[in-house]
Amino acid sequence: MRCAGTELDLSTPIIMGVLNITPDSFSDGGRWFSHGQADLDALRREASAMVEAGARILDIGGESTRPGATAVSPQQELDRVLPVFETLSREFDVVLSLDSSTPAVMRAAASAGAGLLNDVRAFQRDDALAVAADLGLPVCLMHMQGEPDTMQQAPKYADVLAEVQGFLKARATDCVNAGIPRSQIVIDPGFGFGKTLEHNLCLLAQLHRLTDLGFPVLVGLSRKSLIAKLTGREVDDRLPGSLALAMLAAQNGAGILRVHDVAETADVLRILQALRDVQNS
Ligand code: 7PJ
Repeated sequence: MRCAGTELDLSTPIIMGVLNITPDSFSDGGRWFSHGQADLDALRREASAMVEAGARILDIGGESTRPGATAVSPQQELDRVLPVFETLSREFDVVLSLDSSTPAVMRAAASAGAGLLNDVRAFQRDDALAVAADLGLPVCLMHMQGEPDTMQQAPKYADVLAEVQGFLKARATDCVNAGIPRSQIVIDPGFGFGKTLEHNLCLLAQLHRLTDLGFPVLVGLSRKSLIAKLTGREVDDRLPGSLALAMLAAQNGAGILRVHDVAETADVLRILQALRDVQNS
């Protein structure tokens, strides 16, 4: 995958560290953004720690998509994320990913150094697909049922795996038709986005059915509420659950793990790699 100037090797699973530049994200909301602006010094330190710990990608977003989150305007999103792209792209040798559904923000972030476009709405907003194709950056297509404010009210599927797989396959085809090369497409089942615990577990258990589509699969499971449903833990106590899910996802074929705890997840991948090396020798 070619991310602006950087070639990403996806032959073994890699880590994407999460940096939410929002006052209200569920786990790091307000940590990097308060009093109306991004705390660039704190972000620099966190980015440095994540890169040091092995993150190949940092995912930067200015819109909280937690269930019930309030909408932000394109200008608000720009104000939140642009200074972060400008600062981090100057200082770090890592792919910067933009977590956004807004075409104007995609354009601005690309000019400020973004190397990957990650859209929880899979580029379904007006112009999003055309802008992504024009920018020439790889795209991550995520499945979501509904919109963040209502998606967790009553998620319903006849066959969750078939629907998610069908949606991602159709969106990938739309991307190719818009001029995005197949090698620049990543897919993501969107854990927690309009899904019950059972839906999430079904997708995780059968993740190979998504890797079978032939695109790298990104998963975001870190600290999510499915862990609370399984363990009863509050958000700050979900690291063990997150690591267990990271291991399962990587074993089941995930190529990119989107996580808050980079160093700990890197240990998980070291253990998995050691096992694979033995199996292949
Ligand atoms: C995801 C995401 C995810 C992708 C968020 C959180 C909630 N993008 N953005 N996949 N989740 N591609 O920080 O956990 O699962 S926001």
